[in-house]
Amino acid sequence: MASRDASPSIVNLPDGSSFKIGIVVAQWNATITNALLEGAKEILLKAGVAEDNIEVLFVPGSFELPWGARQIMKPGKKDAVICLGCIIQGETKHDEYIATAVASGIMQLGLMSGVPVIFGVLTTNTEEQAYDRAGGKHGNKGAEAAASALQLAIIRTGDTTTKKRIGY
Ligand code: DLZ
Repeated sequence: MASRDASPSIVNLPDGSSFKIGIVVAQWNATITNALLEGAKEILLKAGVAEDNIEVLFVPGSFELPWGARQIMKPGKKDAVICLGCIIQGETKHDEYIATAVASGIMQLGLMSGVPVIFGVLTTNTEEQAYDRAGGKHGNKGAEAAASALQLAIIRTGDTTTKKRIGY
């Protein structure tokens, strides 16, 4: 169950000035995923990631996020990749198949590549619940995904002694 301390702090951000971050964004439910993208970018910029070091790739739907993440890793070194999507329950079980495949694909890619790949995908029952989590009453999950990406990027450098690190 969610609690006040359930998500990474987006207040005490680490120094991200040396990082290159990829963001892959699904275009299904684009109003929501664009809001997640804005939330993620805001946090990265706040942490000092240079705008030129944030690469954004749009893919058709959430199902394509793992493939997009693999593509965006290729051209150059990325310290982390953030996947943003919004899967809303419909009349069929389509949403379940997509969500399961995406979660599994993202996990596999992260483990195989060693590059942190973040699951910033909303899986909601309604559109309202999605808006609540894309800058509404439950915050912006894109921003939280960016904070997680920074935390893992810091761990990957081995410099866990940094004073300005994310707290839980
Ligand atoms: C087909 C589909 C459906 C029904 N619902 C969603 C959704 O809620 N969120 C989302 O990101 N994508 C959806 N898609 C599209 C699939 O993710 C994928 O793009 C297509 O099946 C093509 O592979």
